[in-house]
Amino acid sequence: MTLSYRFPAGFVWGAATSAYQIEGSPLADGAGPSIWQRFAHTPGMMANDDHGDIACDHYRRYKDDVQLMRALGLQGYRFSIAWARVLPDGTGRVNPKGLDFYSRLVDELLENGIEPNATLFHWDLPATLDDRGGWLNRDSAHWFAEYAEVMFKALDGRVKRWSTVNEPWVVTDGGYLRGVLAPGHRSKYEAPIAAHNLMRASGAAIQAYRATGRHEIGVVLNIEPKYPASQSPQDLAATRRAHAYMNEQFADPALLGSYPPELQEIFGDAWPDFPAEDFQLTQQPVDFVGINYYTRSVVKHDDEGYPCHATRVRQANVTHTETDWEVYEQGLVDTLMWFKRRYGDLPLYITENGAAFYDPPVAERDVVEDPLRVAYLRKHLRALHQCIEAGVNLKGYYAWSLLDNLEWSLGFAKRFGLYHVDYATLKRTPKASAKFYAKVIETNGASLAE
Ligand code: GBH
Repeated sequence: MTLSYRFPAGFVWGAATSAYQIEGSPLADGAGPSIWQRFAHTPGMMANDDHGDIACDHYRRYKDDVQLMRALGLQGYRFSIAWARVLPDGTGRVNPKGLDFYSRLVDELLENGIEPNATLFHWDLPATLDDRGGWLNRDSAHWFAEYAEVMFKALDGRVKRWSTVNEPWVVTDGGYLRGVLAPGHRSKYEAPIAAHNLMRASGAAIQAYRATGRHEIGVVLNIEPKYPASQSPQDLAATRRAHAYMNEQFADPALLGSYPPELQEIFGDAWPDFPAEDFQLTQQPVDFVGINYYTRSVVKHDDEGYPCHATRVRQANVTHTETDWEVYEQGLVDTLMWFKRRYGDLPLYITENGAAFYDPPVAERDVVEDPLRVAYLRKHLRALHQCIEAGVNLKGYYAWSLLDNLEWSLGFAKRFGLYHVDYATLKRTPKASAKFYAKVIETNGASLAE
């Protein structure tokens, strides 16, 4: 047994962000509006009336932000591309200035020795496409493939790792079932259709990549392991439903070409009869899977629980983050072991992992003390090392997030960054977690023993 936390050679240490959450200037240089631009300006949808008009002003400060990455020693940076900057109407006309922003960002990363990892869709669908039904329209798979191809042609020579869609579960649960995220629909009938079309779109982009691309492409899923609150048959069944709904609903069509039977039980007459040939598209072979891991949930049967007849049981006497998510690093081990068992030995990346905690005001200090975030990262990185020793084919890790940013409808109050952002001045200040992570990177994990 080794007592060293050193990671394998070639392991990629990175950090992640997404376009609408950090860029600001959403309509600059000919960009079209996205559904998040619309949603954020719909009264009542955003905490504190926050919106992404300025956010971290990364669109204009990207060169400075690349220097922050360099100070961390990042080897990889995962960002997303705002579809409506590149194709203002979602399809058709390409906006060269929008494309140029990402081209300049990629050049800047490469010049600083940082590997770009581009995500094509992190929730900011062009508003024009939403007017045509958005993810409810089966044509969305073709729209997405068209956009993906534009990006591959422009950047595949320089971007060697692509992701199709980020966390389709969040898009469909928040955006189509509960109405708390863009586009703000609440329909049990719509959610499974949007989910299915997102997975068709992901597959269509992968298919397009095989024709034009020369490197790697995968899909990014949020996986949250579910544990039963008791061994009662009701709680066990509720746990299986919650797991099928959040985890297998997306991983299964992508990797097995089918849906788990629990979905029919959950959605009842709202569960569509999907054409069998669709699964050829959803199951295009991936080069890797990106897993976003934040927390677990403990689940009990609850007749009122929507849509799974299940609810989360909040655990007493354990640390929760500012978003009230339980800190549970064993869930990361259980997730990766489950993934390997169910889907085989695919190359995996942790494409997001991190936590919102209260950070004390910065004032003139040069470091923001965030001991809870440091503890969170240390525990999860040690857990990852354990997974690698147990044979998980893990290729890299991207901390969420480089910067404090717009936490969607929760606004700017929930801070996930390694760098603190003062939204009045846009000044970035490193947190203790940034120093901690820089040392992990520098020692390739060995400092995790401390
Ligand atoms: C990700 O989503 C997003 O990709 C990213 O944009 C976002 O900023 C980041 O994470 C932080 O939120 O209430 O205990 O049942 C996170 C996905 C899904 C993780 C819901 C937590 C609920 C936990 N989240 N899940 S619980």
